[in-house]
Amino acid sequence: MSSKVTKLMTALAGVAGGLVVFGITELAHGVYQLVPSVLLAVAQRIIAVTPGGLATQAIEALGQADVPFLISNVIVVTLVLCGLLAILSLSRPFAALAGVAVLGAASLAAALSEPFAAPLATAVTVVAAFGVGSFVVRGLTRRFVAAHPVETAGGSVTSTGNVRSREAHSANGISVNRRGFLALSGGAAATGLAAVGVGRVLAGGGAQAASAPAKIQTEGSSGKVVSKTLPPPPNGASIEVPGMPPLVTPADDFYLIDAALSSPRIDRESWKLKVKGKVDNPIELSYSDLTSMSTRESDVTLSCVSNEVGGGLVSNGRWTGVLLSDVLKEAGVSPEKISGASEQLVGRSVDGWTAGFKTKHAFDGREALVAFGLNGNELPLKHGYPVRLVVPGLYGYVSATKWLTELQLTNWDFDAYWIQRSWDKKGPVKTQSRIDTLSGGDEREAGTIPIGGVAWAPHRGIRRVEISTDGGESWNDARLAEQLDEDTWRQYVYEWDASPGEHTIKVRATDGEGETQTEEESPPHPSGATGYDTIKVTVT
Ligand SMILES: Nc1nc2c(c(=O)[nH]1)N[C@H]1C(S)=C(S)[C@@H](COP(=O)(O)O)O[C@H]1N2
Ligand SMILES: [Mo]
Repeated sequence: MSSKVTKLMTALAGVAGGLVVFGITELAHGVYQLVPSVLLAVAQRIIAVTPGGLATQAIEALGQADVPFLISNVIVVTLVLCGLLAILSLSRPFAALAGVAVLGAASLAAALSEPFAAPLATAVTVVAAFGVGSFVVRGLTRRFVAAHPVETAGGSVTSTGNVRSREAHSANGISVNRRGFLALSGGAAATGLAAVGVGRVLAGGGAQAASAPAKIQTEGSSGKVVSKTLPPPPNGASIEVPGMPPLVTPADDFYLIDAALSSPRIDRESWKLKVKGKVDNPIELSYSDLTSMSTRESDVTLSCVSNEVGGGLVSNGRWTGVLLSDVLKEAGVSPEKISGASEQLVGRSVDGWTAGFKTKHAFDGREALVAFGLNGNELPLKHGYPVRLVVPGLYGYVSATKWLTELQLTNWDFDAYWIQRSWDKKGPVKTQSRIDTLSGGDEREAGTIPIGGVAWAPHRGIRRVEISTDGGESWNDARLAEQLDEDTWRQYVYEWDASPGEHTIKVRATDGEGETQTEEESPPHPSGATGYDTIKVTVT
């Protein structure tokens, strides 16, 4: 038996051991969510230390695949390390053990950096996982190496264990041949993988359970009522055409953008909102302090700066919350008092994510909310439970802090999370419009074809939407639905009398200030995509 084969087999045992470690940690996370997924925690740390420019490049190159790409790399690199450590253990068992300890410590550090981690349970899980993993590798290699001793560089015969253990298992006759070894390693690897699978399913189920949110109490034991509720949206605000998105996006369909790979889990009873920095009267509000203030509902369309023209990273919600200005007033902030030292309002999430915008926006008439409800229910876990910010007219990355725990007034020099990663500092939402009822490549029969969709320019409102069916040569006014609110998107439809042929359809919107969206095409980075949503359809 060549030592090459032995090394390969040993490496396989190492990989199997690595999968056992993943299995145990993911399973523990599935069963008890306050033990973080080590895999996601490590990936999260890598994101945190990746320089902003590089992160932005990776996101641009990989798009939605960026996170899966990162996670598969973490898995591959970890398993390769496990294989190498197993080989090292043949000649230098203590060095290998030290290597395992370093891997384990790094995993534990990453896991403990998740804001929701329960420290003791997490430590026990990670230590146990690496312990069992090493034990499995050792057991496997001992069995194999006992049958096939490996020549080391020094010429001496060695095994993973010391001499005594070799004697012991030789005596027990537990050494195995290659096939038996492969079966054992395969079994260990499969068990690890199965545990990962079960853990992921359990974690997903748990997150879902937690994100099936309860109705907001409108009158509870505290006698709490939402001070200002909204009537249902008027019928005239919706246009019934197949393919039109619902006026109010159901929470399950609301677009989702997170720097966090797993949503922080927050206990509402111990949650606090601090208002600090350049304020006269720093305060700390509990959840019940917040919800006993004057609350209201507000319709606001939220959009992501990363949205491509025609893309889906925009949704419309009916939010419940307290006016941000009311919360700031409690801390002694008023518009007259805003100075250079307090001109930026930074929202900080429990996981350290930040977003900042001009403090004056809290007082300039837009209904910026410290929100705790979406569409009549508590915020879903993924959308910031228990409390987030919603600021009409600003992209999410500068304003819409989820899992909010701090409002800090500071100067404009502070750069929040995505600003450090080379996105524009201000982030006003650009006027945009989208064709929803037709997609590029569609074939339709000649006749009347409704071209419909949504246009948005939150806090300015939409005054006009036009459709071109000849690639921008000529434009026709679309019929507008009633504007639900200046802060929301507005539906439109144009009844197109379509004749056979190839047609290039475009849409453009004009905001409430009379400004038409620019035709010039620019990518999302650094301040939001521009250009007209354009599709080609064939009419037969
Ligand atoms: N804590 C935290 N808040 C966050 C983010 C985040 O990654 N972490 N993403 C922001 C971005 S970029 C956007 S566009 C919106 C998206 O909100 P949604 O996921 O509820 O749609 O949340 C913002 N708030
Ligand atoms: Mo975003």
